[in-house]
Amino acid sequence: MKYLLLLISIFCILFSCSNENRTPNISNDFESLGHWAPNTTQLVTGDAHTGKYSCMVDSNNIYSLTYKGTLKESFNKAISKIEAGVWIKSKNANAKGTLVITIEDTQGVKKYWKGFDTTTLAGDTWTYLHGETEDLSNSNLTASDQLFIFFNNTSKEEILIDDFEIFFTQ
Ligand SMILES: [Ca+2]
Repeated sequence: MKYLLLLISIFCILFSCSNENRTPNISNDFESLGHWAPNTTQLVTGDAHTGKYSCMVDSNNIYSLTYKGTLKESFNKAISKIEAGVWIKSKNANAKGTLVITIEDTQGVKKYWKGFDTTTLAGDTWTYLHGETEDLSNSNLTASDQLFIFFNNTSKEEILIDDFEIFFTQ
């Protein structure tokens, strides 16, 4: 029994619990923009997690390029959970920020907000920041509500982000 539980745990770590084995419903590697707010001055070259471009957030642009779409065009099914992930990197030890998932009604009134803070970023390593909502089944969300997902640089230090991923659970 003990070995069975161990095997299940290993399987979970290797497969089910890893985003790398799931296909996101929405993603952006910043090589093209699609539904993401088009502030192209934030696209930089020279250091990217994948491809040629990443998105820079600093004291001039504290918000990253932002995913914006109605819940209908984003998933088109009832949503119980939203997960978001992004790869981030900064060489400054004081750099920090928050990955934000927020939902507004058609009048711009906030119905939901949740932020996920970075841990230490300093160095040359890309770090994956991931967050997920609690159960949204009883949040009175409607198909016309607007979903926004972005990274907020709360430190004003230069941070690069790349490869946004968004997952929806029905
Ligand atoms: Ca890229």
